[in-house]
Amino acid sequence: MGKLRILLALGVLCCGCGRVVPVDGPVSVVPAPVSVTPAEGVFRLSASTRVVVRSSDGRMPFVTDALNELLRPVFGEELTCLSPAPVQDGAVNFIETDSISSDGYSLTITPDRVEVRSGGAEGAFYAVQTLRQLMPAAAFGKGRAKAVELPAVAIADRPEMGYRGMMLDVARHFFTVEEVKRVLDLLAMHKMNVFHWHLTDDQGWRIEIGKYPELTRIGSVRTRTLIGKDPGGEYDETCRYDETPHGGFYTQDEIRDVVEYAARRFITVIPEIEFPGHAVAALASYPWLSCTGEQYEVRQTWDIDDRVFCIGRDSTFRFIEGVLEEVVALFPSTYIHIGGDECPTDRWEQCPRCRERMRAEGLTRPRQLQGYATTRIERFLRSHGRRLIGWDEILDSGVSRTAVVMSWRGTEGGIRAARQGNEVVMAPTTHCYFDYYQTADTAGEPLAWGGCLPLEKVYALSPCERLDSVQRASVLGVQANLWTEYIPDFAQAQYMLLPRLGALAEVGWSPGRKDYAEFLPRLKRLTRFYDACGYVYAKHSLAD
Ligand code: TNX
Repeated sequence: MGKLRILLALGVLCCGCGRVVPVDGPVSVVPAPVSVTPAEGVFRLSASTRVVVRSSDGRMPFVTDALNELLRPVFGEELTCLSPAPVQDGAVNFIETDSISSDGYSLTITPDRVEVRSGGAEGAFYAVQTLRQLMPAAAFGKGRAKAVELPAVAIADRPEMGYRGMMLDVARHFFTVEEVKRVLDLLAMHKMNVFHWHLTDDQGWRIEIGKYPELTRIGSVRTRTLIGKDPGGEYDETCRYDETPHGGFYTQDEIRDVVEYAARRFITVIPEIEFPGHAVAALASYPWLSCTGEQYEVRQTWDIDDRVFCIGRDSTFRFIEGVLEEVVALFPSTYIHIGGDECPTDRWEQCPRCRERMRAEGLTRPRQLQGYATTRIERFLRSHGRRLIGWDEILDSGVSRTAVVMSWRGTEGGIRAARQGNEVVMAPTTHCYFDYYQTADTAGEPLAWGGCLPLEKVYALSPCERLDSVQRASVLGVQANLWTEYIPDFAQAQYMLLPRLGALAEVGWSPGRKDYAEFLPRLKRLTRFYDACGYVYAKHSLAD
């Protein structure tokens, strides 16, 4: 009896090993490829399938690692990789060709073989992301598979926009390195290629700076956090606080680890150091950075603060340059984000040093001090071979043609910037603010910043509207922003991101596609892969 039980149990386990998982429906990929031509038959992928690499791109191991990472949970082992080797039947063949752009690829599946042709490793990486979605979702279920079927198909693909980004605010709430990596995995799955890391704000400084240790010793911790909404708009005694210190920062080793993790997924990390506003955590760490030199606490509530960096003192510039020197050493990104948003000028108006700076520079309005500061920092970044990117307020006080403008107050700023020849990233609140509610009916939804941004509206964004063809070329791409005032943990961050990230990914990859009814079933299928990876998402927003 006992023996029989063991045999039965073994039988069940072996059934798992012997599973051949069939194709689960027509080809369905998000973001939509340029062209998909279905064909007859299937290719059987198994642990004995070889991976052949014919490419001189040194980053091809990132691609084969990504393929193995995808297939390891399915087969319980990795595929053997041959490089260089002749193209083979029965194999997944990666072939470099100069007739395809560096980020484009073609993927041809026949019953005999899989062939990926690409301009380099980046395109090949996107082909692997497409392969994930060609696999039957059940392959990622419980138990190992013996083989999975891939549908015969010919896909030609390349992104239309070169910048497909997402910003994560880790200042209002801190997210661990492991969580940040899970976000990077998500970006990779959606073929997105920029991670904008909002590292400093009034409520926390999250990046270790060797020259200025107080930034993390003092600036990375706030003693308490506002709970819920401020009922009176005054942050008075009617507000409730959690009374628990909230802190966290990344060491420089951790930052290097994240940057490398991203690079292996063809994602550039753009760091943001807020200047001259959103600065209270920095001023709390070093009081000589403010106009008055007063000792402040790291801010515990949200909104805009008028305590900003003093533009009158040269020591402020020595400070920010010292910080940026370490930042450029850590981040290979060409673009360095210096914030620039929501900077009140009240303190500068009261400050003798700022008034003196205005006189010396021949400035007539305090706002121009921001332009002075931005230009000075831009010059510094350029001397390090980098380019400044900032929120669209940088346009209001004069900015050079080489600065990049991130348009958040609608697309207006971006349109203005593109018309005057600046490069632009479109991230308007109307379509890209993932801290807004996903439905009009907010009952049962977690508390959000406000506003309503349903999936369909994200999908409707036309980033190049009202621009002629020359101006359109200045639009680098689009970005989703996740501000985290009301996002205290990673589960909620995923919930706010997904599935809206799928819609924004398609806006960046194939902005011409605007048939929402055709998009929705494709996105629904993508959520089966969210399930397979254990991501949390807003299921209700997928209802027809
Ligand atoms: C505006 S967008 C901000 C952030 C807030 C966000 C809330 C931008 C450049 N600044 O500081 O977190 O609104 O939606």
